[in-house]
Amino acid sequence: DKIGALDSGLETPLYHQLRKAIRQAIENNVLRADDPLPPERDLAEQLAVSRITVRKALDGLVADGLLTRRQGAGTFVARRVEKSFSMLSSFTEDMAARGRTSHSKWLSRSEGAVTPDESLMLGLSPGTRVYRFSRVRYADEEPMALEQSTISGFCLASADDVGESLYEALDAAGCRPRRALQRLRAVLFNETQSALLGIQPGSPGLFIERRAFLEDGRAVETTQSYYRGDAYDFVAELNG
Ligand code: 16G
Repeated sequence: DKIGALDSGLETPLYHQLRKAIRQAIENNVLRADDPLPPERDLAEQLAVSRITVRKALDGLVADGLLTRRQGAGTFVARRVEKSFSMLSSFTEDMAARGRTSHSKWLSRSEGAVTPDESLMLGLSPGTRVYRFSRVRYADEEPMALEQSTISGFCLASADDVGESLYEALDAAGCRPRRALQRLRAVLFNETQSALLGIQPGSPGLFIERRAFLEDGRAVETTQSYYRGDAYDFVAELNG
């Protein structure tokens, strides 16, 4: 009853009407972040439409980032995080600012000689030592992003110097980035990525590549991040 009635007499397809009705319920705060939607079968029965209609409408809203599917749990109104696109902050800091806890699931951490790609990104000469960190980032218990970082060797003494927060370790080592370049691109998550993030394969995401530098211009970090498209708004203040 939180979703407006549909009218099969109209020319607009029913799934379109349903998509609009749910969107309105979210925009008017009748449905709120994290609210569960009834199972598709119940919704179809309630609205006297087919399950295919419901499925099509929900698929569209998931693609729009308004709904999110959690494996085994159902469909929920997406809880979006606003992240500044103009502040050089860390994931841990971003989450703390929102009163959420953060942790990582480590996929790998290693040390080795810089690859040609990394040496281009970091401006390091061949043979230089770097540290690599790969992890799934969580807000509370919810997986939010995948991140793969390469850190210039001169910043750390060992890969084990990094605990929960990379930037905290860099800060402690006097290597906190002060300037960064970021590139952002839309992606669709593949099977492996979606499994790690607990979302449907093919879900939309944001690929963000950061290159960060010290005050003196030396490169500290290159990180490839994959943020969930259904969970993030990137916000920047623009001055003309
Ligand atoms: C953010 C940064 C990433 C950085 C990480 C450090 C973006 C797009 N990326 O996720 O480059 O390595 O924070 O976070 O914002 P940490 O200090 O919590 O490990």
